[in-house]
Amino acid sequence: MTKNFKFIHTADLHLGSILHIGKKINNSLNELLKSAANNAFKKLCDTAIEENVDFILISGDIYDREARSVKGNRFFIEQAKRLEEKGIGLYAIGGNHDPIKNNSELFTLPSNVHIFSSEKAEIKEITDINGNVYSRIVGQSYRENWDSRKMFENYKIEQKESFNIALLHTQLDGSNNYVPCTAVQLKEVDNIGYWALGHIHKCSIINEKEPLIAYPGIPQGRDFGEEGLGGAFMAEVANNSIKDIKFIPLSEVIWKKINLNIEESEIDIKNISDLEKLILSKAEQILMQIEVPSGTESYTHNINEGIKGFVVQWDINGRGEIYSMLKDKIDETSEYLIESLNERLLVGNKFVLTKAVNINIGKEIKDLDNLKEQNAIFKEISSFSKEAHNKEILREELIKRLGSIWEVTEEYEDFNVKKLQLNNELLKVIINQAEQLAVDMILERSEDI
Ligand SMILES: [Mn+2]
Repeated sequence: MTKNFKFIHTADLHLGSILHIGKKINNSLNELLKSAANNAFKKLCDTAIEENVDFILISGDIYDREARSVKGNRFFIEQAKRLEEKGIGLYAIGGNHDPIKNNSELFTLPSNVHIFSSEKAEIKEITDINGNVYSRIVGQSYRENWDSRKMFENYKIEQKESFNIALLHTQLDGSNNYVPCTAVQLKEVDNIGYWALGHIHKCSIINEKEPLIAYPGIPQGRDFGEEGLGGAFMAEVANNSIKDIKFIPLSEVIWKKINLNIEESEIDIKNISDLEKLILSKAEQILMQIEVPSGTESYTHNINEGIKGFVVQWDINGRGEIYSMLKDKIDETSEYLIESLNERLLVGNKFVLTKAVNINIGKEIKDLDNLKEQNAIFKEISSFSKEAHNKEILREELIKRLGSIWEVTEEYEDFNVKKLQLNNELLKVIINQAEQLAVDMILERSEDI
């Protein structure tokens, strides 16, 4: 039997987590950072009610910690009860942050909530008012903080006549600890129209055609590893296939790292006031340019509406005459800028909170391009730097030499807190700085001679 219907797919709510900014700024802002993760889920429930969706799917990690807090659990249930009143179902699996063991629930769950078993794959049938099944949802929860079972192999739905959905919390790269599987394997499972995935905190549609495979990402990022606008998916099913999928923006706070190259600036950067001007003009732009994740379309025209502010890290680089003025005052300048920017930009209808200002500017070299062209040593340094950016083998070699304190991972869930995280972006920055430093040191030496 077919029925046209709507559902919301979310994952990785991590209820109970707070946004870390390091120090206390002011009470109202701290309150906001504390409640942003919960507010994102509340807003999702508001949208579900407004749109009168048929059900909501949560693909794991409702809670940030396995030992869920009474408060966090209570909050989830309060929201679920609002949905219950409207007849909206909630289907969830436990992920690596909230595996399902015996007696995980601190409170009795409302009747509209179903948490899939961690012992075996379960199928829930969704029926219309006449009792006809129009959709089947299959899912299985984690039983520990890691789970190497290939759950999808037991996702067996025989019926083709309903639109069927599978919930899975996986890294999707075949790796063993988080339900090993690949997109190719998921596509081969019969009679599934939509794979509702969770675990990767970045929003992405892995496969647009049927079966649609998608990660909604974390609705509210909690640090610079979770940059950009977060949200969930709203999907519409007609004639047993996905007719439309849209991104619902849910974040109140957006994390953003911004690169500012003083060489590319329209303002001539001669002193700290100019630097400040440059940052302020960029801050104005950020407020105007809010984007949904690439490859997605927004559910609302008013992306701006729910956003209360930004937490920003400014990375200032490039070469210029300001270097000689600041070279002994880098830390002091950075501290001043943080303070001064926060005095100006925390007020207004959307705040911009500066968490860090990294100043990596270099000495001005007037004929640097010529130097790179004509001098063999500089030419070599520049081409080596280019190669380091592009050649995989060379990059791997560089990473090895950085030492064991660094850990290479793009996957937030696996972060080892005792190590420094190295991603592609940071490696690029390190290579550029190394090039800048090498050039500066050689020039300084030659001046000494
Ligand atoms: Mn997660």
